[in-house]
Parts: sequence; structure tokens; C-alpha cells
Amino acid sequence: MDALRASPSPGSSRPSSPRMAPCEMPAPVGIEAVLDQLKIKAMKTGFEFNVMVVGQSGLGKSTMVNTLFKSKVWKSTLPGPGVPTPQTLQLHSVTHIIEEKGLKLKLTVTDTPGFGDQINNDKCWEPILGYINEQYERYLQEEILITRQRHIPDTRVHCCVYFVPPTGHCLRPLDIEFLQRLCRTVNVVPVIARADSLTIEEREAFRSRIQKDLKSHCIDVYPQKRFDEDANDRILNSKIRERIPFAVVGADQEHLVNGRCVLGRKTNWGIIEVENMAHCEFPLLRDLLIRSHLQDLKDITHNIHYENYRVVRLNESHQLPRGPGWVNLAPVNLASASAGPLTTPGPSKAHKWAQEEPKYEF
Ligand SMILES: Nc1nc2c(ncn2[C@@H]2O[C@H](COP(=O)(O)OP(=O)(O)O)[C@@H](O)[C@H]2O)c(=O)[nH]1
Ligand SMILES: [Mg+2]
Repeated sequence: MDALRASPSPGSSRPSSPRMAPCEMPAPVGIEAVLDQLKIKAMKTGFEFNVMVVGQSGLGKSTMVNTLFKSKVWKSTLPGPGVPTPQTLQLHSVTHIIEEKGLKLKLTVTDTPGFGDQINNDKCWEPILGYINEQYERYLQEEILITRQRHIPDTRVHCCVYFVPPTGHCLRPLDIEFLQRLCRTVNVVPVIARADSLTIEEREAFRSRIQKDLKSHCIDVYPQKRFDEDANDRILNSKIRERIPFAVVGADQEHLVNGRCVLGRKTNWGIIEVENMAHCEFPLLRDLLIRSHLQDLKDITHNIHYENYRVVRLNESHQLPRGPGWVNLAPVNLASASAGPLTTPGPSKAHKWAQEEPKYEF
């Protein structure tokens, strides 16, 4: 067989040539081989994905970080059984490289200290927003260099999982205010924390009340309707939107159930299995983050949230570069950066989505 027409070896980034076609049929150009090229590239470079967990203290954020890493898809070695989760006192990130069928995923989960413990919770969102904007700023500073790295390390938060306390009532004013600010800066997926404390009926009623609150307060959580690209997206994302906020349970210990080792919470009346859809919706959260929407979360982060940040930062800088790699960007208050009022969207060059997205003042 002609060597040029052989399918590409996994190590090669060359496409396969079109197959021989009968003379009466037009020979294919071989466009489908572009997929092979993309796959080969992805195998070489891998993916980076950054998640952040946010919410009041005691809602199970740190436990969820461990649950994510210990669950089937991302199984890795984190604290062994019996090691209690310490209280999170400062923002910190855990990174693991997960490899599956030769494909590498560098997954970073940033744990945050709980808020809302103080009598005065004024501006308790500032450290979180400050961190998110700091990552945009880092990326921007690398991107604007004249001589820049071929691959800019991406520490931007692609998804923020927001833990809603299982009060069974509705969103608290603090959650509303926090979520309104977060959604303008980052993709937010709200979850009902410690869902094992609610009955099935209470969960459903709570979920629909939260959905109403989100709508009435214009909190646009992920997946945002306006970014659905086609009918298929709309169908899939509508189903997800109906289930958000997912009712999750976190656990970092394994138990033996009918001869199977399961991740769960042991109670006097049985084991709550985190990966069992009859018990909680943790699998929906994990699937959304990894299986179905990882690339979309990254795209929206880059094309919308980061783009907004970039446009505003570059606009506010009146100085022009003074030589190779030198750009003077005025200092910015990163924490309050996204808390400003909405302004009219300006034309954007980067992506059609960005034209639909309101720009925010920093
Ligand atoms: N009932 C229940 N308890 C949980 C759940 N997730 C975590 N916990 C427990 O809640 C306590 C606080 O958890 P932690 O992860 O430190 O909360 P954080 O302050 O939000 O980071 C610990 O004792 C956990 O074992 C859950 O889904 N259900
Ligand atoms: Mg914690």
C-alpha cells in the first residue's frame, strides 16, 4: 500500500490521505482527517482544566474536592480513610494529572475558605473575585508580551461550583449578591450542598425555588442559554438547566456494599453512595464538568469572561508599549473588578458570542 495513504501513526501529526474512490464518484478531499490531526495534537498537549469551589463554610466544599478526585473517573490518591478534612483557612489549589487512554488532563481544583461566618459579611466575595481576576491578569500579562511563550500556562478558573446551603427555603440575600457578582466574571454551576439532609420532595421544591430566584435576579448560571450554538446544544443544555442546581452529597471514604467498593457516607440507616443517581446527583456534576462540557467551559471562559476582562483592561491603559515585551497596564482593584455596573456592549473581534455579552466596567 502507498505509504502516504496509510492512516497516521499515533506519533505523527500528518493526516491520512483520501482513500481511492471509484472513478464515477468524486474523490473525497480528506477533510475528515482533520479530526485525526486534532486528536493527535490533543494527545500530545493534553488539557488543562481549573475548577473552584465556593460557598459558606461547613457545606462540604473540601470534601467535594476529595470526592471529585476519588470518584471513578478521576480516581487518584488523596488523604487516606480516617483523615479528617481540616478547615480551609486560605485559598489553595490541588492539581492532579489524570491519564486515560493516552490522553492527559491536568485538573486543578481550588478550594476556598468558607464565607458568611462573620456578623458583617460585607464584601465577603472580594477574595474570591480577586483570585479569579488575578488569574485573568496573569494570562493577560503573558499574552501581551511581544515575545511570549508558545503555550501560556492557563490558571484561569473555568468553572466555579457554588454551594447553596440546604435550607429548603430559597436563596439567601447573601447568596444572591455573591452569585450576581460571580456570574459576571466566571462560569458558575450552583449545587445544593449536603443534599442528604433533604427528602426527595424537599429537594425538588427547593430546586425549583432556586431556579425561580436565579431567574428573577438575572443570575445567569452555566450553561447560559444565550451561548447555545445550535438546536442540539439547546436540547442538551435545556435538560441540564432543568436539573440545576444539582443536589450533591460529598464523601471521601470508601465502603463495601454488596461486595462493591463505593464512595459514600455511612449512616445508621445505610450508606449514601455519591456515585449512585438514586442517592444524589454528584454524577451529573462530574459528567457536566468532564464528559460533556469541559471544552465548552474553557471556550466560554476564554471567549467571554476573559475577553471582557481583556477589553476593559486594555481600554483603560492609555500607555503604549515602550519596547519589547513592555506594556504598562494601570493597577486594578482585582477584587472589586467585576462588581461594577453593566455598560453597553462594545464590538468585539474575538468571537461572535462576545458581541452578545454585556461588557462590565472594572
Ligand atoms: N451530611 C453531609 N455531610 C457532609 C457532606 N459533605 C461534607 N460533609 C461533612 O461536613 C463537614 C464539613 O465539610 P467540609 O468539606 O470541611 O466543608 P467546607 O467548610 O465547605 O470545606 C465535614 O464533617 C464533612 O464530613 C454531605 O454531602 N452531607
Ligand atoms: Mg473547606
